[in-house]
Amino acid sequence: MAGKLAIGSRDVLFVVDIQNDFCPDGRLAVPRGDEVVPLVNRLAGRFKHVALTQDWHPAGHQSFASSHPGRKPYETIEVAYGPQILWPDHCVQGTPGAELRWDLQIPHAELVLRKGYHREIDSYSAFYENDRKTFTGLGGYLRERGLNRVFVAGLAFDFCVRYSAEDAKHEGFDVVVIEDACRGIDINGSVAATRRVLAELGVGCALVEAVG
Ligand code: VGL
Ligand code: ZN
Repeated sequence: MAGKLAIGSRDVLFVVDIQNDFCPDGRLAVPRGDEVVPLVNRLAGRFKHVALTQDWHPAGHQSFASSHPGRKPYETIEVAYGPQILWPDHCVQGTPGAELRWDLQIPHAELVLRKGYHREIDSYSAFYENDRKTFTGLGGYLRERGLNRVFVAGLAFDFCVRYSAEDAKHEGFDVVVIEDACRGIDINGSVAATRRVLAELGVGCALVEAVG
């Protein structure tokens, strides 16, 4: 790779959903999810602006298989806004599984954005919930702060990282996904689909060592 991507004062790093439930032994463990933590800690030190996201569901959330008698995790159902994958219960507000990973060390992070708190709407993206109509407020936050380029790392590559990167692009920001600082769940080819969609949208891809 030629040269480094220089980080400036209008860049922001999004650290997506690095929470206990998405790490090994968690309730929706992303394979090797914990491996990204040291990389993300190192990467974050090169950014002036860092925002963390936290998946934050009420008990009985519609995306939980346990809320639908007879359904199992990873099945898909139709809800008001279209298809919804059912998940094991995870990131329930106030539980240890919803806490940020203990070894995540980014004291200078400026924002912790919680999402997925509406019982009837899942939210993979940090910008819009899965109904594509309910906003989280993040687009306005970035614009008011004059931040115009978004770097994305974290969990899971093929869900919350993917949709956050896509929507950042739709909102008019430049976007770079730090691929080695992400891990995926990979359901029915979702990792390959993510790579395809991000490339089509013109979302950049970089490795930790090429940034900063
Ligand atoms: C996520 C599935 C359900 C994620 C969150 O953070 O990628 N995936 N909730
Ligand atoms: Zn969730």
